[in-house]
Amino acid sequence: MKRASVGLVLLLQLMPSINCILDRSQFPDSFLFGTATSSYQIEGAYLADNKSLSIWDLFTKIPGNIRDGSNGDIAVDHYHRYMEDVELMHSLGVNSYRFSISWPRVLPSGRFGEINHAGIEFYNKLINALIHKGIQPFVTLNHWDIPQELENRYGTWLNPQIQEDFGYFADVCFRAFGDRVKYWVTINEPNLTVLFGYFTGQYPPHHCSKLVGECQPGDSKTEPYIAAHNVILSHATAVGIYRKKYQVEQKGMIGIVLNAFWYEPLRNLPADRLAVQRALSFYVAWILDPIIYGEYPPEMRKLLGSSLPTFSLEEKKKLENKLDFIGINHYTTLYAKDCMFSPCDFDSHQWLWNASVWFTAERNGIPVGVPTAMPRFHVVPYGLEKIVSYVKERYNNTPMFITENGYPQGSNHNVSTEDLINDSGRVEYLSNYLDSLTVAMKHGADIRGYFIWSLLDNFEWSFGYTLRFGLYHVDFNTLERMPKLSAEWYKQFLTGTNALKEKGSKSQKCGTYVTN
Ligand code: GBH
Repeated sequence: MKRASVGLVLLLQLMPSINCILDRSQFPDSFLFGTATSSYQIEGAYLADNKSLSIWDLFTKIPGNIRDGSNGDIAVDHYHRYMEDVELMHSLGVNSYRFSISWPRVLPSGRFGEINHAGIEFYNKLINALIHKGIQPFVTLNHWDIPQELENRYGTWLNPQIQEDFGYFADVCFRAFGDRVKYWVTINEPNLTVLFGYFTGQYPPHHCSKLVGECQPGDSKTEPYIAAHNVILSHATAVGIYRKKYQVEQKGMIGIVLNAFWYEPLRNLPADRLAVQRALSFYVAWILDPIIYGEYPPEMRKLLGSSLPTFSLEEKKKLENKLDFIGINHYTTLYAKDCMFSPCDFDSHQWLWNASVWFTAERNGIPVGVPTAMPRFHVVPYGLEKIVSYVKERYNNTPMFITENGYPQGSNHNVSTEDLINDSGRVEYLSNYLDSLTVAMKHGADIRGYFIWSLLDNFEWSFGYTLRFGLYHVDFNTLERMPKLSAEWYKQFLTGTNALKEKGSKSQKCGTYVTN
């Protein structure tokens, strides 16, 4: 209580930095407002109760892979503290929670071994606790942690066998949890993981060509496309099982989540405008076109030729399962430059190289938005409206959820806890991005929900514990959770007791931020 009122006072002082007054009533009552997390990033308990190792458990132990040499062995120990975390969400007033299921916790050896009942039990307890508090579980089947055994046996995404394994895992989860879970995501951001896993090599299984880096095996020109092909067909397999065996009775929705940057042309040139289109095709439409239209985007087929797999008749039949919604994880905007007619310098981050697109976050030395603690991550609120409009137009306004949006703070011993708690930059980011979302909705976009990444500070992949995305601060030594200003802001927005509204005189009307 004491903390909350301190938050309120701070929030009022911070008012001038927010451009716009938002109100819960601008969104439908049925709209899902939540927070998001993923199993490897929060659970810890990496060997508890028969869990096996995931590809991330191994990858993080290899020196050099994670900036601070850390890993998710303990993470924020959500596995043991989930009740407390459900309480935090309840106090925020969210009506939904997006989390993921650890595949190696539920099926330690994939389809080659037994179901781990302790794993099923953990998620049952979590789901029941959420529902008891009126919080809808929004469940991702795979947020990157795959049993290492499947990598050892056949190379996960590079092998069609993964389709069978993923289908089996999905079936086990639908059967165990589908009576209570009405929102399913098959796979989180596969477009990013196959490029980071098989093009740049910065994520497991650490494949890339010599040109790109020092990965042992790999072929950055072909493997990302083989991996994505198996991702798309694994999604289709899981949806097929849901449609056939569960959906009629369980009455849920199933979709996929893509990572989605927005791009602006670097130069005012037709070639760079085409580069923007290619950047979107080679990243977002790459996965969504086959699922929704049964084919890869035309410009991908043209440019990649035989490096791009084709769908057999049998596979096309599988793709007819499609999806019920599109999940969009959106954080930031980049500039795209054409490399077909202009020379471009390769560096190991240029993951759109095969698309002949080069990206940068600066134009003539000026960043695309206010910088954050993460490289290439700037605050560009209009990007959310634009990416939503792109997806809406291309896919005939298929229902969409913003499954992640959030803001990173840098964390090292020079930064005090107090500074981390007073996260006015995050409040400003979130209000302006939400405002941008209301503009897209006014233009007719069928958006059904919005999830903030993240509930808690957690293990941020390659950045380890050096970046914090949480609405709640976590002391990584004691694991104590503490609300940040942004938690207070979200709570007030959700309950409509908006301090912002009452002090509204200084603010502009929503939708008045500047686009370029
Ligand atoms: C999402 O991934 C994930 O779903 C979530 O698990 C993650 O915690 C969240 O976003 C926040 O990052 O590679 O140097 O150019 C996005 C993964 C990693 C993509 C960092 C952009 C930019 C830094 N992001 N990356 S760099």
